[in-house]
Amino acid sequence: MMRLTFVSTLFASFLLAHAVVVEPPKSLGKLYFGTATDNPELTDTAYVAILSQNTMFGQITAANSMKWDATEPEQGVLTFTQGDQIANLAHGNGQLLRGHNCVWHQQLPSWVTSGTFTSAQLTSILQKHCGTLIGHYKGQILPVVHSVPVEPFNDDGTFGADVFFNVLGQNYISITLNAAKAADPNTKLYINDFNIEGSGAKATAMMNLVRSLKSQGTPVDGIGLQCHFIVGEVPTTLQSNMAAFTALGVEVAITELDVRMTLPSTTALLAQQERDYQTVVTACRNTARCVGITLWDFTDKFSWVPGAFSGQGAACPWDQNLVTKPAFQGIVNAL
Ligand code: 9MR
Repeated sequence: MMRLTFVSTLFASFLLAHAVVVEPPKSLGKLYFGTATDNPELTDTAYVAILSQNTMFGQITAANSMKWDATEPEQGVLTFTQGDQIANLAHGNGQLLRGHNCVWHQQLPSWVTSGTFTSAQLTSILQKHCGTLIGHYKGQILPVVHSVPVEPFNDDGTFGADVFFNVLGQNYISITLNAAKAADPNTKLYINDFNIEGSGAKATAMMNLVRSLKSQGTPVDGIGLQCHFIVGEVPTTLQSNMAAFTALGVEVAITELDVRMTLPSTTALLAQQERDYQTVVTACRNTARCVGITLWDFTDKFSWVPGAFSGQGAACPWDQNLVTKPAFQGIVNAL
C-alpha cells in the first residue's frame, strides 16, 4: 500500500511537496506515478530537485526530445543527444522511462511532411525511424515503454488524414508496431490518444482498432489515455471506459494528465481541480490493469497549456513557483 510520510514543519506547503511519498500501490499492480519533462527545463535547479525525487516521481517522459523532428531531422540521420539527456536523468534518479513517441502527425520534419513517397518507401522510412529509436533505448537498466503511435483518430473516430494514413491507410499502425516489437521484443507498445477517456465514438474507434490489431496478431500492449482535461469536465465514464479497454486484453495508463481552467484561478476553481485530479487518479487506482499515471509536466511554470489555449492555464498540481496546489492533495488522497 502507499506510504505517506508526513514531516511536521512550519513550512507546510514547501515541505509537503518534498515529504510526501507519492508511490502508487504496487500491490494493486501500479508501477509508477510520473511526469513529463523537457530539456530546456533542466537548467532550473529548483525544478530538477523536485523532478529527481524518485519517491515523488517514479517515472519520467520526454515531452519533446524523442519526437521525430528531434530524432531524425534529416532523413536517415538519427540523433539521440537530447533524448539521452532525459533517459540518463531517469536512470540516474532510478526512475522508469516512458518513451514518447514513434509516430505522430505533429512535430514531423519537413522532409516527412512534404515528401512524396510510395508505400514501399514510407514503410521503410517508418520501420527505420521506429526501429532505430526503440532499438537505441533497448535493454537499458530500467524498462522503457513507448507510445507508438500517438493520436491516430479524429474526434469522430475516423482516422486522421496525415502523411502516413494517406499513403499506407491504417496499415501504418501495424507496420510501426511490428517494427517496434522487432527492435525491442520486451518493451511495452501503447497506442495513445486524447478524447478517448470517456465513452463515445473515438473510444469505440480505439477499441475497434485494438481488437482488429490483436486479431491480426499485431503486437499491442496498452492504450494510453492522455487526460488533458478542463476543470469540472472529467468524463463520468472514465473508469468504466478504462475497464472496457482492459477487457480487450491490454493494459491502460494515464499518459498526459493535466486539468486546465480559464484564468485567473480562484479558490473555487482550485477546489474543483483538486476533486478532478482525485477522480482521475482514483479511476486508475480502481482499474486493475491501469499501470500508472504521468502528469504532462508537474508545474504551471512549464505547462504547455497557456501556449496552446489562450486565457487558460493553472493546469498542473504545482504552481508557477513550484509550490503544491490543492490538486496535489487530490492526488495524495486518491493514492
Ligand atoms: O508538451 C508538448 C509541447 O511542448 C509541444 O509544443 C507540443 C507540440 O504539439 O506537444 C506537446 O505534447 C503533446 C504530446 O506530445 C501529445 N499529446 C498532446 C500534447 C500537448 O500538445
